Amino acid sequence: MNTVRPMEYDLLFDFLRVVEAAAIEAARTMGMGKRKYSDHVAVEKMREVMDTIPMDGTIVIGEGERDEAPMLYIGERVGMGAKDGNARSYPKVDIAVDPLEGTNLCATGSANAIAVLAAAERGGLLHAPDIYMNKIVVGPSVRGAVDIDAPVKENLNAIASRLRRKVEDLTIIVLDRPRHNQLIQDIRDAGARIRLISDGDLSAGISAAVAGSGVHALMGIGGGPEGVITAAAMKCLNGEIQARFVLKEQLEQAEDRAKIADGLVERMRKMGISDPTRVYHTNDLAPGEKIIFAACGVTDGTLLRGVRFFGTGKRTQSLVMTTETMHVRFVDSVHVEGGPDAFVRFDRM
Ligand code: VTB
Repeated sequence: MNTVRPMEYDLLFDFLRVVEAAAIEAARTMGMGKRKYSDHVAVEKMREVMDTIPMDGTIVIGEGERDEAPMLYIGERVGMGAKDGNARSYPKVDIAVDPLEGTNLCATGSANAIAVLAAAERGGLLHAPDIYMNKIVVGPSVRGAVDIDAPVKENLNAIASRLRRKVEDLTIIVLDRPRHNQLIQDIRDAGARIRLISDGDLSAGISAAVAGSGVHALMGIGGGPEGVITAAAMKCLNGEIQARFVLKEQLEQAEDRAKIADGLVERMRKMGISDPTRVYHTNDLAPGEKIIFAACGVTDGTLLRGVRFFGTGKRTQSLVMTTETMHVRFVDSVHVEGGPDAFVRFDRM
């Protein structure tokens, strides 16, 4: 028996601390209506706690390029290795972060905002540019049954058959955007139910891979970086994501992301993506063998409760998992602060 403690085990708890801290910080700003500010505090906190981790970390998916993001930019070195100049004595880790997925959700106090990251050994996560990505995400029982290029109806039939139910009994999550008008129509025509969401296709994709969440698939176009982090989660949950970058949508519809359109193909090539039209499967997006995924609820959501503040502390709920041990942990943490008189209340999850 191998008694060596896997690297992931050592870092798991540290990454839990990172997402918890970012989520708490963001949750304080819930409902302020300041999307950018909510994101900013989550980023700052995530960065701060990251540097207390004994690792030689590199951000591979983050807040943008170095010149546009002061912190957690792509290529930034994080962890104790970056601080004490002794990088060689720490494990090398690539990290994809989304300190606040669903900035609007947090700003308006809506469901499903999370603080999330994925980590892997060097090279274990695709360096995806921040452009649109078409995705289909399903859970373990449906793995291998869908094809991103197949007609929507065919995929829905395949999902229904694997889940031993009628298409009418399926719920599909779709981002509520005009670009999805046709997709929504196709799902309706096939007879499945739809949950339209305003934001947050990463947490939605994870729900689709967890039985009992009431969601059976995620379909449609969201962010590429979110797709990579979703893939990391799928590896830990035995789910599946298929995806393809969407250059056309990018050029036609994007506002925030439009500025990236210039020289896009060239930029993708530099990131190692030579064929922008190819289909990426779970393992292409997250090829790592040692993957850690950690997410903490900011606002109440389908899978995770949001941060609760009370007189003597805070309570968070997180999901942490690794590929090496296949433990999927829902962690309910009470952050006690009130001194000797503080008490912890039993809370059935
Ligand atoms: C997508 C989706 C994210 O923002 O990036 C979306 O993947 C932005 O899409 O989960 P639009 O450009 O259409 O607004 C999220 O919903 C939240 O970050």
